[in-house]
Amino acid sequence: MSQVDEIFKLIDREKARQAQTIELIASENFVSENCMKAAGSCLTNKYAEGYPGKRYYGGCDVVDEIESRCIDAWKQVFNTNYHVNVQPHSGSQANCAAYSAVIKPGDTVLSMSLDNGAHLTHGSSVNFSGKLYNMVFYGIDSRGYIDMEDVRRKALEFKPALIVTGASAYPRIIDFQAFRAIADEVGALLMTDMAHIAGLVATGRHPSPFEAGCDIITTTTHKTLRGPRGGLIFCKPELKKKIDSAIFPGNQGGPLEHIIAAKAIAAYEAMDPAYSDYIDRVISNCNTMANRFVDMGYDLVTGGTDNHLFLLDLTKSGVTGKVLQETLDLCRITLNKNCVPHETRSPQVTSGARIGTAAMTTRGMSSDGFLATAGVIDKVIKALQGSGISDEFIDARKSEVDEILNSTLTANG
Ligand code: DSN
Repeated sequence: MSQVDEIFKLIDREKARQAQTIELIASENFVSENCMKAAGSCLTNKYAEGYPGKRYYGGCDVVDEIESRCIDAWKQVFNTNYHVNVQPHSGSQANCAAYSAVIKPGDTVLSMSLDNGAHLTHGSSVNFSGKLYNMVFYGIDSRGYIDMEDVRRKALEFKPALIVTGASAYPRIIDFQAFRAIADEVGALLMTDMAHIAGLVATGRHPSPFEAGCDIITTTTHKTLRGPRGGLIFCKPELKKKIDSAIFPGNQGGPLEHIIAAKAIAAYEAMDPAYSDYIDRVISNCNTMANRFVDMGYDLVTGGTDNHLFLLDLTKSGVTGKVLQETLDLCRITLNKNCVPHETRSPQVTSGARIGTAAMTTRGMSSDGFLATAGVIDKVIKALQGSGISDEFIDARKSEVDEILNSTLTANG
């Protein structure tokens, strides 16, 4: 077998893994055939440094039209007159460009820390953000909610140039209006990273950072928005020039026009009424599954969820997030270990697990399927606490997973 064939064989293996697994990673989803087709198209051959109408290469009329349509479509999705740059290769690059557009190295940024649910690029010491900027962090209260009094106290004390909100593992509504009021009080710019909840914002199921007047709003397109892997940056019109030049030439070279075409398709899909129904099901499935864990006696960070994810706090059980993630992998259920507020274990181990419903809702899983999945996870946690994990135990759980997946696929034809 050639090395090329071996790569395709590995892709087939991954395809099978995805089909045979219950996917609960809150940041993952399954794109449509059309998104996949655009992402794998001939547009990958094209260099187009610059922006539509102002490129550094010839032959850009087609990609100019695709990128312009993508820009228009995303403004329609969020019903906004904000400027949007559709070129960020990722959410991290969107955040990097957003910072470099409006603040200088050494400036103070007020943000939430990684172990309380924020993203690496919100100031983690091992990330460019924590190395370049003077990061200060607001806290969460004893239940796990963002502590708005602490946000205000820290803002008044440290006078940040920029306040960052948004999260990767936060199960509740974020009050963007309250952040705006605090930013205004101390003369800071306000940036929201809505990567996780963008699909909920697009459909009106989460308050809008646009309506709250955030100066910059970044997102990825591959989480609840169900598009290709990539990023977007929205900004108030007066920041357009700074944001565009921070992306190109500041942080990136040639845009990925094949991904931009797929982003355009994801935007059109997000405007279809069926997408609103989908987001409603994501939220209600999440709530159903979270409540089942509460009924079974588990602790959830904040006690529940308002969005597409929830956080199991396993501290009382003595089981670590790492061991749970690895054991569930053997049973073909995928999730990720996650820090819980006031975490005592390292991020490699953790005392929690993050569970999201966006991906399996796309695959058509019903509330019954999510309830049954919660039952399988409960059996695994109990076995880890007690009798241990045998090959027979794993095989029994895999059969349950197959049964859940089969009834999901049968129900969806
Ligand atoms: N790493 C991503 C997540 O899993 O939430 C955030 O970009």
